[in-house]
Amino acid sequence: MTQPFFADIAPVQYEGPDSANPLAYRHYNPDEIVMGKRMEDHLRFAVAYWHSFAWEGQDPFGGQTFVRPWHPQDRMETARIKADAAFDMFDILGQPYFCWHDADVRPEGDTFAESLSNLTAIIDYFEEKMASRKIKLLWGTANMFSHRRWMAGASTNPDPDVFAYAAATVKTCMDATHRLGGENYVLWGGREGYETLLNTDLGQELDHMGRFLNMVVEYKHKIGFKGTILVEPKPQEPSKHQYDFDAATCIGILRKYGLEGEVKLNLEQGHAILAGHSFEHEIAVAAAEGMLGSIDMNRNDYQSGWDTDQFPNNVPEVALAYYHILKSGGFTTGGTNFDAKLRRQSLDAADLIAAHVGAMDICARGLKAAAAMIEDGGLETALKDRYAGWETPAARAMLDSDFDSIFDRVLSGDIAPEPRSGRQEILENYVNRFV
Ligand code: XUL
Ligand code: CO
Repeated sequence: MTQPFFADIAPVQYEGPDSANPLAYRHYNPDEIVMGKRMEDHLRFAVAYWHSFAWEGQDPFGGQTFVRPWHPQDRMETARIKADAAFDMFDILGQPYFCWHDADVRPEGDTFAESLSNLTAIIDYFEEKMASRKIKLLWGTANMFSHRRWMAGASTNPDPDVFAYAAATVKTCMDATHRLGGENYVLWGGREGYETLLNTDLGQELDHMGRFLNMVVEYKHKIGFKGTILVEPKPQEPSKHQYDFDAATCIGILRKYGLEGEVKLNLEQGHAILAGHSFEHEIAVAAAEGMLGSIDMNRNDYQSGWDTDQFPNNVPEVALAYYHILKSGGFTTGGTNFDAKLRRQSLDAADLIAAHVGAMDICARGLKAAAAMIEDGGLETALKDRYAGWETPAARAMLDSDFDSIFDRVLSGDIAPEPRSGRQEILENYVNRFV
């Protein structure tokens, strides 16, 4: 350990399902083979720097509750202590990846140039630390929603100088991600939306966002970044309405601006719920379009309706998410990022470790349940059976015909539509055998 913060905590080991040790993995066994692949390589866990190290416990009604050795966070000296503690935690958890925003890792400077030089110094520091470890960068991103300059958006800001600041910021974050060998670059548009339509030219803002995303892709190719560009949908919060509302909306926007072959989606459980969907809905929509990139795993409090970013703790929900991920072939450059934070009363270093250990175990159980369902094949068989009618030559030919010929066939009485059970309860019972 380089810092005293985690000093009393030993590296977390897999001890099996019967272990009573709260800081042991009971299900996450990185080397265990699931559907022919190591569990670690399926799940590709990442720790989110912002929730675990930058967030200080504030909520809308109260300020900081956490007291950490890296506070206050407005200086380079504490940014280095924060990095030390972060890498200590990575050593303890042994997860393969982490993710950051620029604003999580470096203090804001008085000028753009000073912020950049702070970022560069921390990326140097990360590079040194990564050289002697197996930890890798799943993705980097720019925080273009916290500072007051972003209050009316970044690429969709009515002020072209803010658009320029956003472009320069993303360039520096893509450079840093590329330098660290990041496997993806994420854009979540927290304030790319509006507070009121009374002051918003929605069409113009969308065109600016489309051009901005094209610049991101152009720059990716210019610097030879081989990772995937990911857009992260969310319907609202902090903005009243966000343009990247949900997977389907993002896909429409990406197609409109000619980016469907270049950009994929980073889907978050809590954002799916905010949009009125299930997580597996969002995953299935993206997978159907070949745009499933990565996931932010967390959960919301289903009573409050806010994006509470809690650690996942529901195996059946997680299992259905991984079922759709495995069905679509699993992650390539993507992974499972814990975009999740402690509750503000969970003050201790042990709370932070336990939160991740529990979340990794829940995901491991979900993955194993999903793999068992795939290997058993029950859902796939039921699906094939339900759509079997479309396997006949007549049904297939109909899709290449037109309304008039279909009408003639229907009028001649040559069809026999018969309602059939959707078997929902039987299928739900089936899933419950595995979770
Ligand atoms: C906010 C959110 C972000 C993105 C990255 O709701 O999910 O942390 O994941 O900017
Ligand atoms: Co997220």
